[in-house]
Amino acid sequence: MTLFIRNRSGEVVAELIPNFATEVLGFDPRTLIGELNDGYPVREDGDAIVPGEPQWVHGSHPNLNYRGNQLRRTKMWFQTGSTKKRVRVYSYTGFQYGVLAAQFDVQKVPILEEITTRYNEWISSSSRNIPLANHGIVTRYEDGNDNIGMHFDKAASMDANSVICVVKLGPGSRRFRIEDLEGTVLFDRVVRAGTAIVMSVEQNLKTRHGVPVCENCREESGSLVFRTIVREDSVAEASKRAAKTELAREERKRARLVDGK
Ligand SMILES: O=C(O)CCC(=O)C(=O)O
Repeated sequence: MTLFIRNRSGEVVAELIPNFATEVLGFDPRTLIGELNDGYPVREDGDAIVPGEPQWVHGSHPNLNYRGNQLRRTKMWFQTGSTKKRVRVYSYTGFQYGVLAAQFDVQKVPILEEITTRYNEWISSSSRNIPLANHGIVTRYEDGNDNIGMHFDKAASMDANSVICVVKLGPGSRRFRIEDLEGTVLFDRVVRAGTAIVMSVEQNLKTRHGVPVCENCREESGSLVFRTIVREDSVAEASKRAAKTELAREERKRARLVDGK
């Protein structure tokens, strides 16, 4: 049964739908990350991202670093449609153009394509009157040290009438926390793999959400997040911007060496 998460004024800020992966999307949420681990490479610090090919990018990769720090998670990005000429740009906090090269056409990963089709059938059949998802991110938390801090999703690149749907993946289960902007906790529970947390872009902006560190969590877990992205860049433009960032990074590195830091 859907659980409505409300703020202090009683307004709904998110919906939690149990068993969404199995009952609506038709996949086993405990095994998807394992299948993607087995099928696709992980790009770590020092590895080249192969443009447009399905791959994981580890938090140690410079293109996924946040202000020079390693992110404690590993990610995959996909979109509906070809990435040869144009890419959809979801610009989250800390986004770097260099990581866009890792985004692939969902057709290249049949299991993700099937899931995305079913998700969009669900969107079409619901009375919500919202646009279809055209972008997805798979996040993997290797153990309880991997996490995502409290944040809201940046709205600028998303369709203002769309929803963000976080489908939790296992085998492990982790806490999911939602707070209002003053820090009052509205929801903080361990959420089982397969559960969906759905919020409109507007509800997302009134709250923050995150997956806290869990000292005793040993199992892998993660999420598959669907969004509707309206911003698109040409691959040529995105590559130019990525090259500029790379050059600046190299210059900072050289300057540190000269300073002996
Ligand atoms: O992994 C999760 O449960 C949340 C992911 C998330 O918040 C995000 O990708 O913005």
